[in-house]
Amino acid sequence: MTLQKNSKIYIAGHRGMVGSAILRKLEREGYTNLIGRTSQELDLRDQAAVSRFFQTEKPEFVFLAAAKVGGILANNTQRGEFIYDNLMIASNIIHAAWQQDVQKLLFLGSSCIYPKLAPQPLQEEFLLSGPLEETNQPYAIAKIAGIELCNAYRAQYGCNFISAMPTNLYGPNDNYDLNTSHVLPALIRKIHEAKHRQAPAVEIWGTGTPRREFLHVDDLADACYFLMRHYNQPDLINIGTGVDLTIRELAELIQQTIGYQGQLQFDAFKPDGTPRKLLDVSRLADLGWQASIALSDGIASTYDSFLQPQVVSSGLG
Ligand code: GFB
Repeated sequence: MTLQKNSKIYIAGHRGMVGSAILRKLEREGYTNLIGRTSQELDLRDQAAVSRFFQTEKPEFVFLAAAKVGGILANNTQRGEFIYDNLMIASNIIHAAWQQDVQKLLFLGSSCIYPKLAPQPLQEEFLLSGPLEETNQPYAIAKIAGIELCNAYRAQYGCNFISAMPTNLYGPNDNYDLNTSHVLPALIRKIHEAKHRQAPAVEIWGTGTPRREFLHVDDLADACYFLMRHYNQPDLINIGTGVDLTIRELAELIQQTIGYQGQLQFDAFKPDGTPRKLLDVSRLADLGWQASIALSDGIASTYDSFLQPQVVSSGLG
């Protein structure tokens, strides 16, 4: 069965940055039977509750965008929560989706599943070919387990469950808490506040030399919609732009966007994390999809949404 405008579609994590972007995309495309639950309404770590939800609602398609996520510091310090929450969320939803005959499920992972020192750009085949980056190993192992769940349920039960690995994401509804956020929202907030305080310098963690690739979450949502309609293979698939830059260059770009004249001060005592994680996006490009939002435009619109945060729609059934 293919996706129809009235198909019942469950977006797990519809209030998060990724899930809310997928929800916006599906609403724009005219889908009318979208369902979601807030974490207060449904604790995805609770197997019985997830099972009841699937039994009652019987979704036909699932976008699995719910996860405990965070930047390098949160991953490194809340290691127990990152592995437990993500293992439970993936296991409970994938298992219930099989039990209730979900037609198709898209599981979202992350580029940190690849080995720390894998050759660049990262091809899908490099999965499990070497040791992981230490700061986010618990998260990465939970995400690798999610990929394997999809593949195992496909192999044993014939489920059409697919896995996609986005690169570092940014956009509206991001987390701006400096202890738990990723670098791009953190730098928007720090540089914005430094400008308003007229501070002479702003602190950037690490050496500024690690390279990262950034994908706007609206591009990600577009790619997920594309894959839900056109991709039915067991092999995971990367979603990115195919272009990266150093953290110093990112900070300079944000500085220009915000118009801050002060210094960038690098704190080398803070962790750098993996030196580089640039995705090879040729598999997705060969299928006919590529990113369209340039980083400079994406940062400018994200800064606008930081200045005027939108209320996330929660009017789902
Ligand atoms: O985005 P980020 O936290 O995560 O950090 P990762 C990227 C780089 O930016 C690191 C540096 O080298 C940080 O040291 N950085 C500089 C900062 N200033 C800051 C700052 O103020 N805040 C933050 N957060 N970083 C995460 C993984 O890795 O990426 C997750 O831990 C996940 O598992 C996610 O994969 C996409 O790119 O290093």
